[in-house]
Amino acid sequence: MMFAEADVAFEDIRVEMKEWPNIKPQMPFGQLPVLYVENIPIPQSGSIIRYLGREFGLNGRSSLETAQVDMVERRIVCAMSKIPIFEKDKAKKIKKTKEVMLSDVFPVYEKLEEMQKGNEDGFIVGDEFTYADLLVYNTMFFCKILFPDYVEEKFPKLVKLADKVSRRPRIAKWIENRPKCPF
Ligand SMILES: N[C@@H](CCC(=O)N[C@@H](CS)C(=O)NCC(=O)O)C(=O)O
Repeated sequence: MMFAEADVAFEDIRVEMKEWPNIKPQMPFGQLPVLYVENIPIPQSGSIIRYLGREFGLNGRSSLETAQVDMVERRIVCAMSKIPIFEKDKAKKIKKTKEVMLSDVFPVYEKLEEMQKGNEDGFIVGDEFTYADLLVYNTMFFCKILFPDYVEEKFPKLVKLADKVSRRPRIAKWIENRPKCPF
């Protein structure tokens, strides 16, 4: 989505589970995601996001705003990381995911909703779009699947922000055309 927003061409390579054992040893830390920039691999999602944020100017207007963008990203990722994305039993996966949303994700949303007070027309940090807004949009997208009414009622400012993100022309085009992903 950062590439889409920046209108920079990229190759989106998805790995099937059955291909993974062969590819794993070739990855710098044996994990995904990995971003390749001129054949140099950059693993770790946080490093990738921060690198692209700097390259594409999606990390705030100042060093202080960049710290706030990171702070929002770190907190959301920390809460979402408890979601069992690889659980094979679908019923268990939904049950555990709902529990994590209630116990870990929504308390973070409450804080972010609070932070949006007085900045309803802006973004999550300042008045410029950053990757922290993308994190809000992305996680909100998943939370709304399982708790549509709850999310709309409890977090109206974040819902408004997520809608605004999804209406940005390049983001909207990416959402429309992106590969369908089972997660
Ligand atoms: N801290 C790493 C975690 C990466 C990670 O957990 N990757 C998982 C997929 S989401 C993975 O590659 N799992 C397969 C494996 O470890 O064999 C990041 O943020 O990029």
